Amino acid sequence: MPADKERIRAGAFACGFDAVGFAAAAGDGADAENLAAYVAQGRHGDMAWLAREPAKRADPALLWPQARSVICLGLNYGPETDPLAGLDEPGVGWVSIYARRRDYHLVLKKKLKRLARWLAHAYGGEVKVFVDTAPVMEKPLAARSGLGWIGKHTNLVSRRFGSWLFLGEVFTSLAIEPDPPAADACGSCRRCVDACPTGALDQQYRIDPRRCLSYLTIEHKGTIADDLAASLSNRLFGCDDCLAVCPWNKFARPACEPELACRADLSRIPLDALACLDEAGFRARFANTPLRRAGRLRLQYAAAIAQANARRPDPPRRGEALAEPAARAAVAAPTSRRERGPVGSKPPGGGRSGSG
Ligand code: B12
Ligand code: SF4
Ligand code: SF4
Repeated sequence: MPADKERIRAGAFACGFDAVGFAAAAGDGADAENLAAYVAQGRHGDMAWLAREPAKRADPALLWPQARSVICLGLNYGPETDPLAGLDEPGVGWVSIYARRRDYHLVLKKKLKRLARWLAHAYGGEVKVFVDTAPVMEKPLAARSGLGWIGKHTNLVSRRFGSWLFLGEVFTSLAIEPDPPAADACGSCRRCVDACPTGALDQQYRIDPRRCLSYLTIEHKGTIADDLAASLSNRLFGCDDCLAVCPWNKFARPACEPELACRADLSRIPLDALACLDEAGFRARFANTPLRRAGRLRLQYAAAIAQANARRPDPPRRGEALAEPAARAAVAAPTSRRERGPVGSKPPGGGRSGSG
């Protein structure tokens, strides 16, 4: 039976996705060039995995030659309250909206596998599912599938959900007519560029992650330079400034997926309590959340910087933050990797899952 696109779209909504689009499993030369320039300039920093297999990352057909179509899925994680509330508050640590809940990889993966199983059962063909964890450039694919456009903050913006969509994909060997891409609707706006506390964004839709507070708290392994440490304020994990100011968020609505409900204990984290956590306590508190991936020592390093920032109005000296023993240990310790190996069982239809 030929694949019925509207039936598949309805199937994806039934699996709990909020946005669905279809793209050809083909690369776009511009993405390969952009990735090459980004890596050549060293913007990937400690994210060495971003520089590996660039051709596959920029072209789904090279990643998996059987793929003919990509079903791009979005899951709304819109905040219920002001995402920037609690920033600069002394004594507590601020956590980005995406991380105040169960790890989205776990939530999306379950839904993606459900959709992939149904698709293989209904129409045959091979399938693989991805969410962030394999070499796939998810935003350009999602933009080509019509889910939204890549904004100047370099994330996908949706007319229906603003800045707040998690992305995932089902690759299939079925040929499905692509949807039209979404048009760029940033226009002359530059709110995100101006809101960035560290100047990590430019008006050409480019980011320098080495200056991004999200990178520095999630992916970076070494010490954080004084000027950037001062900009961290009380951020412990991630940053939402550029996302939060986007005017398209006026159409956003709070996430309704129960598994993505925000946890109060992850939204405002007392810095004293965090400093005292041992490994077992850390695991118990942060299991299955994105924060677990930073590791205890790295989180305690950010907490030490937050304490130092709260104590003094002028930028803290790195030496002061690093005087905390936990912070000294943290900068020597390895942190998480964003990409993990293949996981999960094979969905029906002979395909295999490819993400974690
Ligand atoms: C690496 C990474 C990061 C890094 C680097 C960010 C980056 N843009 O490269 C860091 C740690 C900083 C990061 C932060 C965040 N991330 Co992130 N991240 C990724 C990841 C794994 C890969 C992105 C990638 O391929 N980068 C390489 C660049 C070249 O490609 P690009 O980002 O698509 O950029 C396009 C253009 O903007 C332009 N471009 C961008 N920078 C540059 C620089 C140069 C020199 C040039 C020429 C071009 C260029 O080129 C690309 C198109 O061809 C994706 C998942 C995935 N597999 O795609 C998630 C992903 C992008 N992250 C996500 C999220 C939620 C975040 C945060 C909001 C988390 C937080 N609250 O802290 C922040 C947002 C920061 C920001 N303003 O981007 C979501 C975004 C969802 C969405 N709606 O777009 C993704 C898609 C994960 C997911 N599955 O949902 N992230
Ligand atoms: S996440 Fe924060 S630091 Fe990174 S680009 Fe956006 S506003 Fe700048
Ligand atoms: S804030 Fe303005 S420039 Fe930035 S992504 Fe949103 S619309 Fe585009």
